Amino acid sequence: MPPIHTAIVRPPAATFHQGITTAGLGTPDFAVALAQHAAYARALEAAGVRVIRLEPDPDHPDSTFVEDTAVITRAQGILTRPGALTRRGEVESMRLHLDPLLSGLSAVEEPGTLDGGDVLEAGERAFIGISERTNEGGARQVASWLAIHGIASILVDIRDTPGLLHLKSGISFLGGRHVLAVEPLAGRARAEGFDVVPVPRAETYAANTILVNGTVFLAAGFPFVEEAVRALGLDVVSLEMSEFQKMDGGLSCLSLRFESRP
Ligand code: CIR
Repeated sequence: MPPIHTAIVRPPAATFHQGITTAGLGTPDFAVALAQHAAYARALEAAGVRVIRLEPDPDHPDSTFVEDTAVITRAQGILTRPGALTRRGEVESMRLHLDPLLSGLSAVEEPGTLDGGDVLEAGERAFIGISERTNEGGARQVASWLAIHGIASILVDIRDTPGLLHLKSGISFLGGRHVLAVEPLAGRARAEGFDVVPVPRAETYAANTILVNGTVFLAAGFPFVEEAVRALGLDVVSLEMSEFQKMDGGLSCLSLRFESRP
């Protein structure tokens, strides 16, 4: 997997607790969320990534989940059209930041909707989830865009899979032929030739990881998944994510990552 050179993050705003959530885990503690976010950004830097920190955006409580606003591959990007109306306004601001950094920037067009959390690149392939947020039109637009860059897409309907907001809530890429996946997605990944590290139901939240320059970033507190990832010989950084979990967000959502130097 090519190295990750740069990542964009946006710390949560004071309105963070007003975002969309189904978790039922209570109200996030803002100070703790800020500290967890800062630790996440520092961990990216420790893994050799240049981190661009955007200003918090109080008008958009979910704007810390920057991954949902764009898909970036090989110095090109496509802005999304988020499925949740309250999140559409996050995209314009991201356009202003991405335009100077990328050699090409497309956009998902109406009536397509897509959240970046539904797009998982795994080597030369991508899995695209059709979810509560991403419709088939949006998924097909991004599949066509990825095809231009030599990446073949596999569309996966997750609407009947309980507990998954986005595809990447249930599956992540560990490099080579390895993915980490909850059971309902494991069969699909195996059918595509991937070796699956299974995630037990009780540790579903830990299925969302990111691979950063050889190190797997994992949510802290999920010992089965951590041990299984370490058993592959991969380095692990475990990060406290409790306040983002309360708002249905995972590790991948907190950054937009660029493989090459923008
Ligand atoms: C939302 O419901 O849109 C946010 N509260 C959480 C978004 C998480 N994003 C992601 O998994 N890619």
